[in-house]
Amino acid sequence: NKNPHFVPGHDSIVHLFEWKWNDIARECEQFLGPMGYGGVQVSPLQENLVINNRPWWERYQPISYLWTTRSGTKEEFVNMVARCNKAGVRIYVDAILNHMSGNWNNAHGTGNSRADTYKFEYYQVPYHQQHFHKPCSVNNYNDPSNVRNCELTGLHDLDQSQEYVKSKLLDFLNAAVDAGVAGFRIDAAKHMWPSDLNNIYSRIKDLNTKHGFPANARPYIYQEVIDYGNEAISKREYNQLAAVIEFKYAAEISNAFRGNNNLKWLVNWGEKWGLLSSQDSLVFVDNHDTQRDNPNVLTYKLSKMYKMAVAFMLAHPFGTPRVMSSFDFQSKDQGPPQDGNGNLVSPAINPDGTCRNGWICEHRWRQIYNMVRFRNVVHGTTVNNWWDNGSNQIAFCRGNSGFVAFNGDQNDLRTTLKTCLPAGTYCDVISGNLKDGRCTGKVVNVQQNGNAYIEILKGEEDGVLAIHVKVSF
Ligand code: LAG
Ligand code: CA
Repeated sequence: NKNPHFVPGHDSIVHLFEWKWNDIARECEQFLGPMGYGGVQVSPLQENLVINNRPWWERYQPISYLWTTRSGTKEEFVNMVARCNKAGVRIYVDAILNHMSGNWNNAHGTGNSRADTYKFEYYQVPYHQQHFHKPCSVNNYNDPSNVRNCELTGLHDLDQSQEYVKSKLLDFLNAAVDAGVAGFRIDAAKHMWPSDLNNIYSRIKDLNTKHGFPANARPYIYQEVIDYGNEAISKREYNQLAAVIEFKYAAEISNAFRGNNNLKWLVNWGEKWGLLSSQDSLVFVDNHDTQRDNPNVLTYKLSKMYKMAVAFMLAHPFGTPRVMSSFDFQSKDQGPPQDGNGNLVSPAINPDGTCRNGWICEHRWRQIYNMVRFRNVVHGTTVNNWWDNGSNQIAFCRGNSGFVAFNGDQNDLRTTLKTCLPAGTYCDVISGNLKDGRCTGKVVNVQQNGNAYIEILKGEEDGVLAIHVKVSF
């Protein structure tokens, strides 16, 4: 349950938030596979309620387990999974097992299913009132029963202790495994009992060998358990079962790269900071919730600091990293780019590979995709030869395969550092690319003793420099 089953030479998951299946399939073939991305977290697969003005969050209000959403049809989903697997890119489904929708008049879904939400009747599944917890509000995070047996923001709360409910959830999950997915993000896992989840996980099929998975491979499961250390429910009740999304990781990284904690302290980044073990942790900088809700979180809107934080995440071996890929938003509820009929609009690609018409595509930023490649190149090495200036200038090697430096101070970094790399000329993958034997960014000359003069000026576009053995020229 804790192995993401990346194809060799691939690493990291990208959350293509609200993308259409056909667009993801193309992205796997044209960009993600070639760039060495390991997988895609896709938006929820299950049919959701149609909500006025089409906010993004309608997808977190399921009405059935049909595979019809604004991202596409069942056929399109099945086709996408096959094409992405063929391109060496795994698919992880955002699975909503905790609840169905809230109360809405005339509830109908993206696949035309109907519900009488006030009567807890979901005709397509079917679920009836008896399959839900008696309504009460989640309002006391000191009380595990309240958190797990009441409604999260009015969303009708399924009772996963019932065999009937389990069987419906398992049918849904197993059909996705049949289609070739590699695993699941478990939405609102904190709001379900670990024992029920354990039972469900243990009954999911092994991954589909026709899609290149080894025999007996278990789905990679990463559970959304928001634990900043101040509530009754702990992430440590869940990491026994499967991986957990490490919200403390994200909080500390944003805090440090915003300048609220010296970067030098990251020297012992990992479990010493109260994080789960590396293999238990799905790590990230921002997600689709925190980028809207939490003003302390770094996002694409603060791009210089954000790129430094993401570069650190990808350069450091801790955890399974997830890169956020957003659409631009001015307000919390704003939905993804869509036309007047509510159809999602595909991202368009500029000549330089970036996206337009409302899509941010952080995963296509040079500073980010080149660090995914860096992570692949240095795979299997450790952090060594840590250096810092006593405050916010830091650097480290990844074995003898890669070197990275950060300047989070308000003054220039100009110094000679040990890069641990073989002598040679290297192209910094943050400021440029190595193309046709020419470097479009900074050039770093590594001497016989592994030292090199490193410069990151305070006014530069980026506060990072990274080189690895595949960009010597
Ligand atoms: C999640 N993780 O546990 C998702 O990451 C998060 O995006 C989901 O909330 C939440 N759990 C439920 O799956 C999102 C929005 C909520 C929205 C909810 C359901 O952040 O704001 O609630 O999806 O659509 C909305 C309204 C509420 C209303 C509720 C019920 O904002 O005011 O009470 O719907 O109709
Ligand atoms: Ca619940």
